[in-house]
Amino acid sequence: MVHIEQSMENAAEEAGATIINSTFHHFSPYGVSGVVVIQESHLAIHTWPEYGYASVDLFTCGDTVNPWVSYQMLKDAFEAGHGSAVELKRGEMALLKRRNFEVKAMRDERSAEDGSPIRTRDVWFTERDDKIALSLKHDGKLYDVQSDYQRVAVYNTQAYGNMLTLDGMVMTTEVDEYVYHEMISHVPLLTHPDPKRVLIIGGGDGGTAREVLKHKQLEEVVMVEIDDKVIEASKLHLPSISQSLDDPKLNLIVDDGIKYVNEAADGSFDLVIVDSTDPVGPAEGLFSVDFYKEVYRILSDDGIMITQSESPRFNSKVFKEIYQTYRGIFGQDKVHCYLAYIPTYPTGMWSFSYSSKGKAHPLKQKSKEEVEAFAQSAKLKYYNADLHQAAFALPTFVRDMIG
Ligand code: SPD
Repeated sequence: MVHIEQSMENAAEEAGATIINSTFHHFSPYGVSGVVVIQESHLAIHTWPEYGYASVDLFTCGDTVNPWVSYQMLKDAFEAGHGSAVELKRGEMALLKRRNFEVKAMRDERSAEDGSPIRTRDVWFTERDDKIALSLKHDGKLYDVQSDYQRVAVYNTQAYGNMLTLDGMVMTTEVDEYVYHEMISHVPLLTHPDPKRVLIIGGGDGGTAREVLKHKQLEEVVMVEIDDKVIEASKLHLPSISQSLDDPKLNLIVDDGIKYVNEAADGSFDLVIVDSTDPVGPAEGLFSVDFYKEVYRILSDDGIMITQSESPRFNSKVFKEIYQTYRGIFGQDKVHCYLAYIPTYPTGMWSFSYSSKGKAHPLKQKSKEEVEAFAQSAKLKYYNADLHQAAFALPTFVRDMIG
């Protein structure tokens, strides 16, 4: 069903429509009915899988949407062997007469309070699997490009500021990004005995680089992002996150991170941060055993590898596999999990892995005074000395999942 819903939404967007919402019902044992409400009317589908048949209605108003684009996309998406279509014009222009209504000013709660413009849009971005969905209301897309690797989009959300999505998955938002970027950077940098050289794989929005560069003792910071469109979108629409991408101390390389790691010399980095997307599309290789073995090789003796390791609740299978894989490479007692609370990621509970090659240990951070002084001078909003320790205290069900 997710494929059908996703295809209907893609077909609407590609045709130039603005999606308001969608609802789909799955019949037992098979069959789907669903509607995508668009600003310009609606798209509806009903399927008879037992006949390999689907009927689709594409209704539009005005001339901004081209329903034939949707028709072709859906034919492709459903791999239809045969398709037939009828176009009907609705209404008769000659009969239309404009009426003058008396429009009473409607004010919503927010505009009543601060005098801001009336908001009447009810348009939602939704990230979902087949059982769970997370929705954010938005005022429209600021960026939407199909890059060589993925669909890169920036939405102007009403609660979380501008939000970067890749292939329909939330990557970061202006309002809660600091949780992820502070936790992926400062936990390793404040526990490594003497970090000098850092490699960031992915992280094209720049948030991780911004936090890493707050550690002034670093001599080399390299970031390898495969998709220049992620960098472009972030520079244009997420300035507070991407602000350090032009920092002269950052060696920003647009290339395949896997290739970069394969070609890097043994022991060349003290810290490797894998700031990847989820394990689908271009990031799939960043979740493979071969890649982590190479990361292990390029770490110095006391090197640390940090990765975002998905949500224990939303991506349970991948989550378990990640820890099994890392332990096979770094050793049973060298891999640790820590958690942070990120409201715009599915389930809100997000995990990071900390794998140490040598003597670095996640709970042996610098003195509390030093950590607090750093957190204050760097104006951190989530990370502090106590939070660092607490993040490694795992709920029992998470501990059980990774043994
Ligand atoms: N589902 C969210 C996975 C997080 C991916 N990385 C976010 C990039 C932020 N720099």
